[in-house]
Amino acid sequence: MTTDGHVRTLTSRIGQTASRRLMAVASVALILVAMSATVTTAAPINLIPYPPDITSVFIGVNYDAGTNIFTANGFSSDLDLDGLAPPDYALDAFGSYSVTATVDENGELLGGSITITGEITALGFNSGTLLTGIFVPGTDKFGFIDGGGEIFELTFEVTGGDVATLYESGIGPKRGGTIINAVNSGFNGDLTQSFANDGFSGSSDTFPIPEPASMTIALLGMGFLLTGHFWRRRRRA
Ligand SMILES: [Ca+2]
Repeated sequence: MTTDGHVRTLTSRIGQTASRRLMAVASVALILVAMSATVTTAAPINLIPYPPDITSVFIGVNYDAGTNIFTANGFSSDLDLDGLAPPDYALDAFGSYSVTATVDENGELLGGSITITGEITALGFNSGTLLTGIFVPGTDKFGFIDGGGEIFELTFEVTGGDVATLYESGIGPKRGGTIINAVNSGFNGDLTQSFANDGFSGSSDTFPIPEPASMTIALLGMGFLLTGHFWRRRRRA
């Protein structure tokens, strides 16, 4: 029975006597404690892809539990600028998408880098490098679905590339995220075991992560706007 089912059953049984109510409340509390105890340190980080984002395809995903090296290698294909399908620019030719990351048994991201190559001459992106970044230990995260699955998320510090010029500047370094759908890697949530997909079925999306500081400033700005609106309304009244 699902936990929901338990709670529903317990809830429906609550009634009649006060002692039975107390028992039910205690049981629900126990279930909640048990649920929180099963939550591991590793978890999805639920990154939200913001434009401008780079799509990559034909990605091979591999994790070597002996060396703790996670790799994802494929081909960059498109750039979207407005967050609306379809992507606004196809790369002049396929570029490359490459992630090499050190991820330990606990899912801690301990280093590595991401490199996306390619050119879009229509945008003047002709350096050959679209985006580069590094995984900063203690800051960047490796996210995956508890119990395993095909979605892997990594955050990184942006270090260069033509597309980085489109990323919003803030107080700190520009930051990015990449979400990889490995497809059939057989990953079961256990990073003491190696896993790999078929070498070409994965895809990814790579995008900026808005800086918390700039979001705070945006919220403050909204606050001022609302305050101004409030005072204007009062004056008119
Ligand atoms: Ca678009």
